[in-house]
Amino acid sequence: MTATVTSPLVGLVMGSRSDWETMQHAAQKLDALGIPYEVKVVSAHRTPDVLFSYAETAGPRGLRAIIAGAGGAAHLPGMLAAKTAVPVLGVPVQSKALNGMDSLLSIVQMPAGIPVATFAIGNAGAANAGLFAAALLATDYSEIGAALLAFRARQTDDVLAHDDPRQP
Ligand code: RP5
Repeated sequence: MTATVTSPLVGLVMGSRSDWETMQHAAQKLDALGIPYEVKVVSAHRTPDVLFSYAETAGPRGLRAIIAGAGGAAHLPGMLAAKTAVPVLGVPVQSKALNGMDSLLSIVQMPAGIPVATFAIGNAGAANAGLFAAALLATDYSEIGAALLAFRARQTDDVLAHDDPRQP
C-alpha cells in the first residue's frame, strides 16, 4: 500500500499523564516516520471501563498496533491484550519506588496465550516501541518502510561520522 494514510494506525496509550515524559519518545519516532497515531490516557485501575471500550474498538477503528506504557503495577498492556487481537507493545515506565523493575515484570510475565511484546524500561523502550510499530507496518505501507530504512541509514552514518569520542 502506498497511498498516504491519515487515520490513526497506532494507538499510543498510557496509564497516567505522568507517563507522557517517557511515552513522548515513542511519539517522536512515530512523528519522524510519518505514522498517524492517536494519544490517550487509559488507566487499567482508574478508568477500567475506558480500557475495555478502547480495546474492543481498536481493531474496528483501524489500529494496527497499540503502544501501551505504564508504571508500577503496570496492568494496562496485559489487559488491553486480553481484550483485543491488535498487537500490544508494552513499555515499562520507570517508577520512582522500584526504578521500573515492577513495571517490567508486570508487563513481561504474561501467561501463555495472551502475548505482550515488552520493551526496555523507560525512554529507550518507548522509542523502540515506536520503531517496532513502524516495522510492523512496513510490509503493508511502503512509505513507512522507506522512512524506517532511511532513519536506520542516518543513524549508521551519524555513528560513522563521529567515531572518535574525543571529538565533539
Ligand atoms: C500507573 O501508575 C501509571 O502508568 C503511572 O506510571 C503510575 C503513577 O501514576 P500517577 O500517580 O503519576 O498518576 O498507573
